[in-house]
Amino acid sequence: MPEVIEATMLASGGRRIGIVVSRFNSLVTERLLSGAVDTFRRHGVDDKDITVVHVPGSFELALPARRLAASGQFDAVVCLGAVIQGETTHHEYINHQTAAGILQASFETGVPVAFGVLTCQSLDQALDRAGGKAGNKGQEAALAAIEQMNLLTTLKERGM
Ligand code: INI
Repeated sequence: MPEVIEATMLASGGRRIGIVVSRFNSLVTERLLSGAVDTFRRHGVDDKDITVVHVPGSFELALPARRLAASGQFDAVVCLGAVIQGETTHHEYINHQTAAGILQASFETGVPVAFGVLTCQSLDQALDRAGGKAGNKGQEAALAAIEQMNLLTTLKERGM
């Protein structure tokens, strides 16, 4: 039988979470934030261990996320935003650089930083993914953060 390493989905016991959320398209991002906070609470994270940082737009998510991750004060960080396609290619630059910056924040610090940024063609598509018929990507990002932080803890305990 192969050795299988799998994380639990419990986040109790003083786990600390940083959430960076964009104000741009706040109708959508506030719903992503609710989904994420609700998920952390239901998995055992105490409100006092959740810090929410607001930024102007998705392009601004990565830098504070990196600061939180590097501070040693958080076990995981979640970035939440909603980029909605306009008439130009502006969104493409935001999407690619935001995703790259968030991944870089994670790689540079060793702290999981989840990508909860919607990249949609319309407001309707975004609302569908922020608690509508396609679920809530804030909730999904929170679940990914929990799994990654627990996985990394297990790997560390095993010297990996
Ligand atoms: N920021 C978003 O989060 N979503 C968008 O849809 C968006 N559009 O379409 O422009 C957006 N732009 C702002 C951007 O994130 C920065 O805040 C801005 O460029 C200043 O750096």
